[in-house]
Amino acid sequence: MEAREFWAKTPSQHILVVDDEQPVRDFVAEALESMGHEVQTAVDGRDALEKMEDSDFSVVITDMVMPRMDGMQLIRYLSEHQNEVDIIAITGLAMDYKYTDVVAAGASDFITKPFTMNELEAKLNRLIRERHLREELERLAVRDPLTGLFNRRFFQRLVRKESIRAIRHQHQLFLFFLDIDRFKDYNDQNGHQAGDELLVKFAAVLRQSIRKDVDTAFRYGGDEFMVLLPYLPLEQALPVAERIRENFGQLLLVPTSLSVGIARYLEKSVSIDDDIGDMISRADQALYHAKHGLGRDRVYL
Ligand code: GH3
Repeated sequence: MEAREFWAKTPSQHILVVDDEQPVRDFVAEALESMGHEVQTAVDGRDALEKMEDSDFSVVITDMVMPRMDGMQLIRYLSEHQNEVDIIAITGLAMDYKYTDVVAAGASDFITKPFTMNELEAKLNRLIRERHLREELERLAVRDPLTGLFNRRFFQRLVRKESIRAIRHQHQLFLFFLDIDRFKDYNDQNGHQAGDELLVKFAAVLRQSIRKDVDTAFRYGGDEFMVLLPYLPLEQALPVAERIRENFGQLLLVPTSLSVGIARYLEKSVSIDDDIGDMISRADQALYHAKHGLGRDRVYL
């Protein structure tokens, strides 16, 4: 969404209103619905957790004093187990709960009864805007601006996560290290702009050539790309890389080609980071061999 569009209209949220007093609950829920939000209600903390098992909420607005599980317990539980949700605490007993207490427990904001819906709306809208900005910053921090692929920073994060998963579930994790052949010459002959366009087109080909939601492609730097492929049987690693290399030639129709080095994650030492470094360096050596040993336009495992 464009920033201007966002500021003009706050996007609709899925909100859970938690209060043991039915008139308050209904009043808040109806007011939020009239602002265009989708609202569900719960009668106390425990009821709220049950509702949250069935659906995803972006905001929880909760009373503090309630039977079974009170607001403070709910806030603590959610901030430990579900840090994605924003919480606004509502209380009639301002003396008992200070802003600092509920925020320290994990709430994003605090409002004291009696309050007007305008006040609640203002606080809610501020939270939604902050969330939007946070998400936008997170997105920018992990993407390569030219190709839209994930960047090297995100690669470092994900390769660690995938390695841990591969050890835990005892499955194969492969790393492809891809580098466009003689890309410098392509730039020299066609211009830097054409070089950029080739990188963008290649990123699209790469995305199409891997498993959606399983494999992840990254621009590692310049004309270097990485792909992480978990749950890939050994016998499929070469064919998948070959398909990417062939797609490069067949779909991009340019007088360049692609070389790929492949490595598999191996538990060699006690340190995951050392084993990751080892996998990257083996993929790099395999790529070097594909280029200088086999003469480019090759895959080497
Ligand atoms: P080799 O087959 O040996 O890898 O040859 P190469 O020409 O690809 O060698 P090298 O990896 O040294 O060259 C990479 C080139 O990529 C050099 C640099 O100008 C170009 N490059 C790096 N980033 C970008 C970019 O964002 N856009 C464009 N157009 N070119 C880039």
